[in-house]
Amino acid sequence: MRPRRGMLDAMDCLFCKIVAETIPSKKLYDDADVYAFADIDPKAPFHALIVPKEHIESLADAAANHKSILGHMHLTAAELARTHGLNNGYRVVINTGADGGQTVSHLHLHLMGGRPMHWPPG
Ligand code: DGP
Repeated sequence: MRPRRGMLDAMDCLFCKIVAETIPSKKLYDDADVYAFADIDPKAPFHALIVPKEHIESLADAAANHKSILGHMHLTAAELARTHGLNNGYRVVINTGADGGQTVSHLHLHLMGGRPMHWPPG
């Protein structure tokens, strides 16, 4: 059977390989639908990436059937913030597309904390 386009994208995807644990990462959370790990190039003392296990390229590619996973990703961020003591606040960011600064084509939510954040971001 020839793989479908979506399957080919997933086979070639860095974050799908991290989710599958064929590429190592510092795992912070894992359940049936979501995986979280430490960013390799942290922009804050605590910087996690929260990704859906399903390969969704970006927020722009999310559809109505992804409502639940999008909520789940955000609630996972809040839970990680609690368990990592980000009691003074934190920031969640979803870079989307070229102008949004997205460099990895698998939807991911950045959770950053441990220092005051500035606004607006660059
Ligand atoms: P973005 O620019 O929003 O697409 O964020 C991609 C993030 O992914 C960036 O902050 C660095 C991180 N990253 C890239 N490659 C790896 C990797 O191999 N391992 C880990 N842990 N993080 C990575």
